[in-house]
Amino acid sequence: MQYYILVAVAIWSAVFVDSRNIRGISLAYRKFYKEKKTFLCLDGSKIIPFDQVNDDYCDCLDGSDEPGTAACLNGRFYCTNRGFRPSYIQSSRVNDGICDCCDGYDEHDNRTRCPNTCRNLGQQERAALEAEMRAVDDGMRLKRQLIKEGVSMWQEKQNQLKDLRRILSGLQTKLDAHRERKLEADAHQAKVMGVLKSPEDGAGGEIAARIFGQLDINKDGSLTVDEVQAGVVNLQDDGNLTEEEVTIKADLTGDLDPPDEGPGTSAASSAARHGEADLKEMEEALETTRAEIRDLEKVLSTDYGSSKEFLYLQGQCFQLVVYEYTYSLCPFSHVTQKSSTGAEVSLGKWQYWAGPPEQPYSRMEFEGGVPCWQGPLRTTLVTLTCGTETALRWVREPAKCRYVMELRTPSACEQRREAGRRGVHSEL
Ligand code: MAN
Repeated sequence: MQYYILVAVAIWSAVFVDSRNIRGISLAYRKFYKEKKTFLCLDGSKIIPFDQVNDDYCDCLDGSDEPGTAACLNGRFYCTNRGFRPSYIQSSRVNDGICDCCDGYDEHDNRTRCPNTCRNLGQQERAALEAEMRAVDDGMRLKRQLIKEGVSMWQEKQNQLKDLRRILSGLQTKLDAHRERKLEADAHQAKVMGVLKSPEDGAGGEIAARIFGQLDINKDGSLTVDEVQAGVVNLQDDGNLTEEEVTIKADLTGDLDPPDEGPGTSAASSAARHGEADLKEMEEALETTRAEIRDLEKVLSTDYGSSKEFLYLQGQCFQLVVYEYTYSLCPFSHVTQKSSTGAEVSLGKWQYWAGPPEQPYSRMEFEGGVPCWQGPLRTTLVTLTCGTETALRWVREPAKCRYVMELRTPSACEQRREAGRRGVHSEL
C-alpha cells in the first residue's frame, strides 16, 4: 500500500509542475503557472507545453513563459526579497553576473555568488521609517504649539485692529473740530483784514495803515491771526485814540478773543494757536493710522490654515543661497532672488494656497514677479513639507523663470495613520 502511495506522489510530481519552483513569479501569479500539461501565455495569445516555461526560449509575446530567464526581451523577473520589499527587474538582468535582487535569486546559474542583503536593507529601511515617524510625531507636537500661538496671535491682532479703529475715530473727531475752528479763525482773520483795509483813503486809511504796521510784528506786510491777537490788546487807549481808532479797536477786539484767556479759551483763539502745522500733523497721524488699519485688515483676511497653524509664518522671511543667488521667501507676502552682483528681482507676490483638494495647504503660489527676458512674469510654487524646523530646503528653476522651492515646517505635519504605512515586510 505504502509503495502505491509513493508511486502516485512521484507520478503527480512529474505531471504537475510545482509552481513554487517557478522562478521569477509573485505569489499572486502562481495560480497561472499551475497547468497540468500546458501553459496559457498571460496575454492569452498562445498555449504552449508547460515544459517550455522557463526553458530559456521565449515563446509568449508578452514574455510570460520565461519569468525566470533572460530569454524574453520584454520579460520581467519578480524578486521576492524576503526581509525587504519585493520588486520587479527586467528579465535581461537574470544571470547577467550582477546581483539585482537583494536575495540574489536573479543569479541562479551558480556563476555569480550573491549574498543575501535583504535583512540588512529591511532593517535599515525600518530604522529610517521609524525615524521619519518619530519626526512626524515631534512635528505634530510642535504644530499643536504653533496652533496655540497662532490662535492667540490672531486674537491679539483683532484687538489691535479694534484699538486702531477707536484711535482713528478719535483722531477724526479731533480733526473735524480742528478744521471747524480753523474755518472760524480764517473767517475772523478775513474780517480783521477787512476792517483794517477798508478805510482806503483819508484819515481812516492812514489810521488803518498805522494800526496794521503795529500789528504786523514780523513786518512781512501781512497779518496772521496770532499777530492780530497779540497786538490788539497793545493798542493802548491812552486817551489819544481817535474815534476811528477806537472803532477799529472795538471791531478787532469784538471779533477776536484776547490771548491767555485761560481754560475758557474760545474756538477761534485755540485754532489760532494750533495753526497749520497742527492740522498737518493730525492729518498725517490719521493717514498713518488708516494705513496701519489697512495692513492689519489685509493680514487678518488671509487664510492661515484650518487651525491658523501657518499664521506664525506671517511677517517672517526664509533665505537660501543657491550658487550665485540668494532666494528669500516671505510667506503670504513675496519671493525674491538676489544675485551676487547685487540686483534683486521679485519672483512673485503671494496669491493663494495651491495644494490639491485633499491637502490644500501643501502648496503656495506666488505670481506677478519681474518679467523674464522676452518671457512671462516670474512665478514661484512653494511646497510645504513636514519637519521639526522651519527652513527653506531647496530652490530650483525647472523652466525659465518658473521657480519651485520647498519650505519645511511643523505646520505641514499631518497626524500619522498607524495602519498601512509599513513599506517593508515585517513577517520575517
Ligand atoms: C536671471 C535669473 C534667472 C533667470 C534669468 C532669465 O539670470 O533671474 O533665474 O533664469 O534671469 O533671463
